[in-house]
Amino acid sequence: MLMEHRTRDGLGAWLAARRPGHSLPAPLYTSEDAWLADCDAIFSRHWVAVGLACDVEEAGDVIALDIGPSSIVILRDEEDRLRAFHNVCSHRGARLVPPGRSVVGKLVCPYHQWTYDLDGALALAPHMGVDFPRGLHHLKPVALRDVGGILYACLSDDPPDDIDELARVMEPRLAPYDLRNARVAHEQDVIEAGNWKLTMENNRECYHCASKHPQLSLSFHAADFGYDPDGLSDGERAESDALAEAYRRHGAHWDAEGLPHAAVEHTVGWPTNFRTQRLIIAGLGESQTPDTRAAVTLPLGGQDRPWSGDMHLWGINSWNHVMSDHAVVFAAYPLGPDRTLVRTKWLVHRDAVEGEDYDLDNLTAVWRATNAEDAHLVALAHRGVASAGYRPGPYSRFTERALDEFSTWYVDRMTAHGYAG
Ligand code: 3BY
Ligand code: FES
Ligand code: FE
Repeated sequence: MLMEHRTRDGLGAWLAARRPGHSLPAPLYTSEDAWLADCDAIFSRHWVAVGLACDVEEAGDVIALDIGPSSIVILRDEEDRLRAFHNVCSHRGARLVPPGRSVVGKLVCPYHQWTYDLDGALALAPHMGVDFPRGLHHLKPVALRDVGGILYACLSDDPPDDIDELARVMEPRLAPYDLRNARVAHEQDVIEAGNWKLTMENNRECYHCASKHPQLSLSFHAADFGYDPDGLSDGERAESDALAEAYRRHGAHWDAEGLPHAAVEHTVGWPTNFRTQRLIIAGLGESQTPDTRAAVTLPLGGQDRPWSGDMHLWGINSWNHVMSDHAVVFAAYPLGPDRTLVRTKWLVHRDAVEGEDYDLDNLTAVWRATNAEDAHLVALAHRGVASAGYRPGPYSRFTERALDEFSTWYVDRMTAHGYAG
């Protein structure tokens, strides 16, 4: 491993070395320094997806989530308010809550039993004296936003305010699906053997879909992501024109039904990187299932619009497919330079009953297969970038524009946070 990228200055040199239109210099994917810098600059100073409002349905429902070296607690308090705190005891800093789900009356530190109410107030601090100012030792809050039922948190005390733009765009798009009142029918954790940026890059292109995702390809048009038709072969152009025409037809229908569908992109230049578009579902057009039909008989939000497509949303560490019958939400968390947790949740109407209204295998089949395929690809990519022979390679301007934008956004954000030296 080269020494120069083991320092902050080294990181600056690698950020400066990134060539537009190309993947990143290797150490930005592989070094411990870059991983720590990403956890600080990206995962602690931007809004990242952390879960769902319906993950914490009732007062006392708690989720603890590690984000790099940090950890947060998300809960619903006695007043039905969603709250998030740093998962750090105000006494001597012990982790309060173990990762995962729990149900509590109060938060009790396992170390010396300091006890916090669900609003973060320190209720009990044994042996600290009767005059101990408990009011000064509140849990440290974490900024939390519920955007149409999807939760975003920012660990910084000064979160970027363009989350308002995400909320403005997404609230009306997500409202009909009533995700706040949905239910997690299934949850899956996959640990990918690669850097989180390779996970996100892999997700932002469908260049690999036709050959690597036979199941997803039945319901997913590979050309959906900012495909640039200039320079295509005749066959590719015919395909691209046909899809554009299908989008015009569907768009007119969705307009008539009052369903927003246009692509909205805030990438380079925006701290809160996101893209949304209502996508056409291929095949019979209803859902990302093996037969492309709805998997759940009780639709999300109770609305019966199986033709409403896939409300797709990307964020910094997340991607979501919201369909009439179910939603699949994904979030990636950096566990180490070469390890990334991908957490997938399948959401259904809260009253939908497994075995009656849906079959769990059918509901989850496409993305279980796709996640496994993607995990394999991310591991291959990481092994490649960690090898001596790696040189940053050119992104396709037809199918990988979003990756170029992601890498540009990344370098830009690291620079904004002082890592460019
Ligand atoms: O789910 C997504 O958004 C991306 C796009 C195509 C393949 N995929 C994993
Ligand atoms: Fe939590 Fe001491 S560290 S009570
Ligand atoms: Fe994929």
